[in-house]
Amino acid sequence: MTRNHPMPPRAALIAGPYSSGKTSLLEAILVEAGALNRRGTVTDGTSLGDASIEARAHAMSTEMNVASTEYLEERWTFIDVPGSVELHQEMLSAMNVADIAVVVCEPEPDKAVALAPMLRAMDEAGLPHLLFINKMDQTRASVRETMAALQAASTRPLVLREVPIRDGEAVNGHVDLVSERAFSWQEGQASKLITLPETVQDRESEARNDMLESLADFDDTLLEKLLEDAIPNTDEVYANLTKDLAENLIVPVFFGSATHGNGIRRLMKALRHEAPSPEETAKRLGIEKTPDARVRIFKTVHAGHAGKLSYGRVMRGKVADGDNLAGARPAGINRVFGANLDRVPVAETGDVAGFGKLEDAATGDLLGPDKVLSGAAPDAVISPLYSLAIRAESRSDDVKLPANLQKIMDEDPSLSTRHDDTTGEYVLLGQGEMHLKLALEKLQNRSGLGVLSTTPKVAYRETIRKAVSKHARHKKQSGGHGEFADVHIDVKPLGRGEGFQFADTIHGGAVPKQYIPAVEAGAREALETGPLGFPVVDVSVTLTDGQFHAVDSSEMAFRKAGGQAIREALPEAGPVLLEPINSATISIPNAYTARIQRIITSHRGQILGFDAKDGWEGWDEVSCQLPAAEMHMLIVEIRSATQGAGTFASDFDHLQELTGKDADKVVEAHAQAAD
Ligand SMILES: Nc1nc2c(ncn2[C@@H]2O[C@H](COP(=O)(O)OP(=O)(O)OP(=O)(O)O)[C@@H](O)[C@H]2O)c(=O)[nH]1
Ligand SMILES: [Mg+2]
Repeated sequence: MTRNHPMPPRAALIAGPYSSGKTSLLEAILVEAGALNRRGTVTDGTSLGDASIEARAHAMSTEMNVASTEYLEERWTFIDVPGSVELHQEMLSAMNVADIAVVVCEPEPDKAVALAPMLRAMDEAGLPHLLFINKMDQTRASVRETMAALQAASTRPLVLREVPIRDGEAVNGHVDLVSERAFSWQEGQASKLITLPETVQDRESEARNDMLESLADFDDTLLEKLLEDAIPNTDEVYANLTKDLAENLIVPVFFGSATHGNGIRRLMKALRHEAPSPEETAKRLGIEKTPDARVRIFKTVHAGHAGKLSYGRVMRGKVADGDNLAGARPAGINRVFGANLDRVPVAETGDVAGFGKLEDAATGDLLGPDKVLSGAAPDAVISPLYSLAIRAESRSDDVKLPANLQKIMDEDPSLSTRHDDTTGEYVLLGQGEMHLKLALEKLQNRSGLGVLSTTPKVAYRETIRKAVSKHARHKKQSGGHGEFADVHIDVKPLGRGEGFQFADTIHGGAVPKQYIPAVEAGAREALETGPLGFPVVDVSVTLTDGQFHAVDSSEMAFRKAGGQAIREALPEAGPVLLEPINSATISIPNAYTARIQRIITSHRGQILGFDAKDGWEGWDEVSCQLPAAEMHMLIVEIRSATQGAGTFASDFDHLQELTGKDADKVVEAHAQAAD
């Protein structure tokens, strides 16, 4: 289909599972576009993307790579995001601005399940996407097998757009199913047009039929033609492909090899002809047409002495040098090409630019000239699944942690910190071991702050099992004023979750009214640390009797007496440890349900049931209860059991008695840590 050119600048997201070849594909695309002279590689650290210290150190993408370029006189920005599930936030942020996504995957049916969560996210956002099956240079699997596995991961029908030409098992070319032209792949060069080999003719016409039938599902005219055995013309097929993609009805599938530069031109032509315009994207995202500029921020970086840099896409209008954004004049509008920034006078609708020093803008914000119009949608930030207690290597640096971590968190909304009042720890929360490790490395590389991390403490409590009555007298004769207070108290266990209750049954002023609250205060203080070392909960304390002295009694004396009575009563009241139990819902492809159930039981968990996950064909949700103490590594175990696809959500549910060896261990460890 021909469009009304010129097409405004477009933005394509390059997403996909870990190590599928996204950054290599970005490199190949930039070479194809003429923006790079030679193809660098991820393996020897010469690619445009992954230039950060952390990315090079781990030979993986640790944050998004952004590159704007021209291709056949049209402007494009490619946003390549990390594949690691722990770094999913980068993809979600970039999804907020992209016109289309290229989902890069491997030709291995076993790995297809890892695509399901990201394809879901795209479907839910209505983001048009296509698949690029990469690494075709080293596969033995048939495209048909791979397609079947991939289809299981997608709610939208996959439409294969080309079929492979093979020399033995190796793929060395493709046939385009729309134009029906055959190409032989050349190492590092454009593919060569060849005559359609006889060996693929049957496969070609079968695949072409499948493609047309998929399209006919959404177009009655095409359906009629197919029923009459008429051959639809090429323009009509392209028009259908473009429309169905824009409406996210179908997912076109291409293949090739990023590191060999194969299939790249075909992919780029599809993007050029079929990717929606920024106008269509703004509409899809509900960003209304206005005379003013609308810019969505999708990445924030604190770029050393250059200061804060906000990557934004102009969704409506334009921003010229000197214009305001969110009430401030950006310190420069920059075209982004990997780590290189180029000052430009203006960013037009569709352009991506790095805006300097927009102090009020955060990732996810939609900016107008005068103010931030809206922040990130609540579901645009993923909730934490893993945490570590952290402190600076040198205690005196502890105060520097929050401000320096804040900058890292600005760059990554899926990181958060919190101060745990019950354990007294400073906790860093995120998506997994690697995620937090990278965050701490970044902190070290940027600010020189070394951090020690430990498994966060569990907020254990204790309670009592027996009622006890206690008499305590506080008496002190020291010089002038003495201290005197005498109390009788009853301590009784309460039901789980009832907390602390205090009452008195004092008659005839045995303890004067004004001293009763002091007894309660003393009791509360004493309950902060019980005989096992933890806060005592679910007890009632009743002041039943007492004595006072007209001169020597005071609030302080009664507080002390109240505390003493409790401290003496608790060890006799059958103290017992309480551990927090969380309720959790674990989502997994149902092939792994049994394995997940075993993981739950191995962690003293209780399975409450499992069911098909609503709207997720082939997925289950297992609901269970698990001790908080067993959940630290849960996400790691779930992922390793499910090809990285599984996840969970959990919340505190209740406190439960813990006895026997497990309890002894907790008490011992706690006592040791307190020494
Ligand atoms: N044989 C072959 N290897 C490839 C191809 N594309 C990428 N690779 C290799 O796959 C590995 C990962 O490539 P990357 O481009 O870093 O993959 P990625 O998807 O960006 O990885 P993350 O961003 O870390 O998820 C590297 O060793 C590449 O050399 C390909 O087409 N064929
Ligand atoms: Mg990468």
